[in-house]
Amino acid sequence: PAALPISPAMTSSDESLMRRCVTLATRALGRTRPNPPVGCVIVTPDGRIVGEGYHPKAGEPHAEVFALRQAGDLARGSTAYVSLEPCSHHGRTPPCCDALLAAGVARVVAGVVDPNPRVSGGGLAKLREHGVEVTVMDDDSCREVLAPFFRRIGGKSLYGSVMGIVTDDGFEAMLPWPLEAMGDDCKWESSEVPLMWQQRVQADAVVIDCDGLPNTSSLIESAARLPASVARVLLIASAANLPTSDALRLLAKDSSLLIFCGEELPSELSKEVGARVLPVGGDVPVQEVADLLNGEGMMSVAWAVGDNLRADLLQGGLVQRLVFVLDGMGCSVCAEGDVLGGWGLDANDVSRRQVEPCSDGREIIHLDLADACG
Ligand code: AOF
Ligand code: ZN
Repeated sequence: PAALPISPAMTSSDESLMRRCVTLATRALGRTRPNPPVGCVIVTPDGRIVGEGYHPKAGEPHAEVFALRQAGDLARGSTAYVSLEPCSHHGRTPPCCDALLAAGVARVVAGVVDPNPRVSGGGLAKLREHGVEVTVMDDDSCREVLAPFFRRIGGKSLYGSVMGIVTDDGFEAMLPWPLEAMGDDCKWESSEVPLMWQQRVQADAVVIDCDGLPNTSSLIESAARLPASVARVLLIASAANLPTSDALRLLAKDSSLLIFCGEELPSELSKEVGARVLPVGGDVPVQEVADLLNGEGMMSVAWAVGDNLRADLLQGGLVQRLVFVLDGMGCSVCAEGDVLGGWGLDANDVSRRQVEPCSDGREIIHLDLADACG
């Protein structure tokens, strides 16, 4: 279908309600593959939120259905905000645009058009045909949360992120924390766990480089706290860097653990801890790891790797998002350039830059690399 017109008639409340949809969508990050994370809010004409929902998992109802269920009869005449165009196809679940029509929704505000060829504007067209007022916001935050899905639909390699802290000693790689670990009193080092940090790092799989990093055991602890649906991958070039069996068992518990190894590992290992062991000759090729994760339907991966593998990832175009805390390096803007320079990048490689202040005065820099949204 032809490109849809983007309505200029947006209000600040449209913006803030779409933010709420994105926040709802992020509750299911790392759990929805191969489906996108999507959030929905139902608002009455007098501005009351009467329903909220998000898509929890492929095979379960879409965000709109949960929000409509909660709204009940109050959905009649309401506005539905959805971070992705409501679907018009019969997939694992029936079309959401039919559910919105049946509920008598008067207006639909969609964050972005669904790039899935089976939808691709068809949901919005059907709503318009039935007299629903439709607005497409073409919203950056929606696009950001949906970037891995957009890349998968576009046939591109999975969305990669690298996160960590830059100190005077170098780069300390980190993994995302699970959202549910973020109670009010949850502390991350000396600062509060920043919300944006969580929301902006997506991972269907996390990869830990056991050869190139000094803090493998704390990374394994973070990985073990992630939802079980997040696959755990270890890269081990030298058998001497194999984590303890207890650590491996912790990682494999209820989840999938994959070990790429450059040397022969004890043959009983995979059975004992429940890991899949894939031998590779010598150094671990990150492209091969990415290809395998792609092949298994993953949309996003967080790489906790040392300097050598990070260089391989950047060179191979396998990183779309860089997130780092600037710590003790003085002027953050100059220091940011230094960090990028050290990684062989410059400002031209960055398509979008966001800065998140930490309560302790440090800053978290979020950088999208040029092809991030696929
Ligand atoms: C929506 N709302 O919350 C999501 C949508 O197999 P199914 O039925 O789950 O359909 C999956 C497709 O539906 C997915 O590829 C994407 O195009 C769309 N996802 N659509 O209206 C949602 N998650
Ligand atoms: Zn749907």
